[in-house]
Amino acid sequence: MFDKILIANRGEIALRILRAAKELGIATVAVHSTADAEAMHVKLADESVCIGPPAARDSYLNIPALLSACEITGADAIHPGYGFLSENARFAEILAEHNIGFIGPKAEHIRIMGDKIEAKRTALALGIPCVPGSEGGIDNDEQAIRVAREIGFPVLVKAAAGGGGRGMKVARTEADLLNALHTAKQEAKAAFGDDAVYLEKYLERPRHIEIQILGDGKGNAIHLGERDCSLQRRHQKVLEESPSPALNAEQRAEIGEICAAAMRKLQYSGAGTIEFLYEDGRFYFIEMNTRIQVEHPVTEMITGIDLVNEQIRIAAGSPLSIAQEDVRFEGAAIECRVNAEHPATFRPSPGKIAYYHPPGGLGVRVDSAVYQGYTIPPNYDSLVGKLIVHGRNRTEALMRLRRALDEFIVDGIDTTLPLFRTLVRNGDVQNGDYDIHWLEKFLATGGMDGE
Ligand code: MV4
Repeated sequence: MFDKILIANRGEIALRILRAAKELGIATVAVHSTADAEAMHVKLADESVCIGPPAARDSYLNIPALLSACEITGADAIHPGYGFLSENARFAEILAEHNIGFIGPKAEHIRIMGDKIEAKRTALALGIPCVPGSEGGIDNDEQAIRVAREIGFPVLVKAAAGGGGRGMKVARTEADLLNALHTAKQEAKAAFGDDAVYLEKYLERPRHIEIQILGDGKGNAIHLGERDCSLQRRHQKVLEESPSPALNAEQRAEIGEICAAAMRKLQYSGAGTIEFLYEDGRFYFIEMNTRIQVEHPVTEMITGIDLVNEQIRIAAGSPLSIAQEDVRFEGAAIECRVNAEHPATFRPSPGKIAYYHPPGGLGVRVDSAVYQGYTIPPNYDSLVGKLIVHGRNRTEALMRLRRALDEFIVDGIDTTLPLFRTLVRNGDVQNGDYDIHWLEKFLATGGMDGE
């Protein structure tokens, strides 16, 4: 096992990793930018190192500074959290070259899944159902027209280097296709320095359902069910839940086993998430994330499995703590991402938290790194914290969520708490009757007017 883990991240996920390390008896090193000197992860870690100025590229993304911090403190592994260097295959390789453990998957698998064309090719070869589309990239106009006619309109042009919704263009008819192709390529070149694109059938009203998996790197892998992340705004998840209101136990077991079997074949190591669009009872692979995700607590609440603990032990060479037949899905969990933003305009609202009172009680979890008197800096994402509730069923979870949201006080800044208080009282949300476009439509049709 590792003796000392350096946490190459900040905010709530840095705390989440600290907690897992502490329970395993592993010492912790926090790193921070000058903007984060007063951050909670710095206060709670055994040691801390300032690694640079506020801009992430000079601090949390600064690989030489992180290597120096390991050298100075004697840390023998790095947990990258999410974002920043978490899906940088080169970073994983550099750590290996320096005999520092990377708490994440093999560099090879990070690299494959980072290229959305390679990811899809790999998924298909592993028996994972994919959205109908081009086999590989689109090299010329004629090929685009041929593939589009084959799969039928509407089609979607996606960037190989994209993901998370960046660099997508819909073509509803053949007349739109070449324009969509050329703009998608131009935008991909400008945004990622790579103009490779591929084509897919455009699904009009899917849900976003993702499967959590764990692999030991030696051919053992399990799935931990799904998370429904359909409630999004501008490709930012807002509320996530498990189980999905759209699935039954049989569907869960079927898609879960497909994913676990694929990860066994791949000899995948660590935690991963396989993302699907789900429409008319069918799953279509879109991407795989090779990191711990923001919404992982939803899975922890219904399975009782500590995903970060598993990540650390797997990276140290230990087997999975649990077999598939021992995984139990109990009750329902819902997560709200509370952001420092105006609840209707989403204008960022960094600043000092004048008063802070998080909710508590049975089935309530708050993952946050803020405290009363803390000033949220303007340099990073606007997550104040995640409120996660668990109940014996979805109705109980929603009831508990309404109560917890009413208890939650964050004064001095705008937060999205009022948005959630409105959402949990909405009939469609209560019925689980939503797709990936529901929230944007709700907001565009005045759902939050008056806030
Ligand atoms: C799609 C799609 C419809 N059809 N692919 C957006 C993020 C990226 N991960 C994939 N995305 C989409 N891919 C096909 N073939 C619709 C989306 C999409 C979306 C997906 C998940 C959650 C929210 C979304 C919002 C808009 C579009």
